Amino acid sequence: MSSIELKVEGMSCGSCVKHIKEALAPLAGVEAVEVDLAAGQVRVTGTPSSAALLAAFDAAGYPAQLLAATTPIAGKAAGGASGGCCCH
Ligand SMILES: [Cu+2]
Repeated sequence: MSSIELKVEGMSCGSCVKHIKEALAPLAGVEAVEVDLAAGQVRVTGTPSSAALLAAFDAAGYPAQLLAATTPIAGKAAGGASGGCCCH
């Protein structure tokens, strides 16, 4: 079994975690979803296509990028997250 790790933007509370799990769980090949809220990372266990994963994150409103495939740009400013969570 393999897993895919992604860096996810916009997660700021437990509801975000729930939204993401609900968005990913129905995808073909997804067996388990682990969310590290503090690190802003998600690990998906199973054999989903990375394109389907990214599309699901996008649809849920949390832009994501693959950690295995690309190294995130560390210098990116983390501004704009001052006022709590914007999820519903
Ligand atoms: Cu939230």
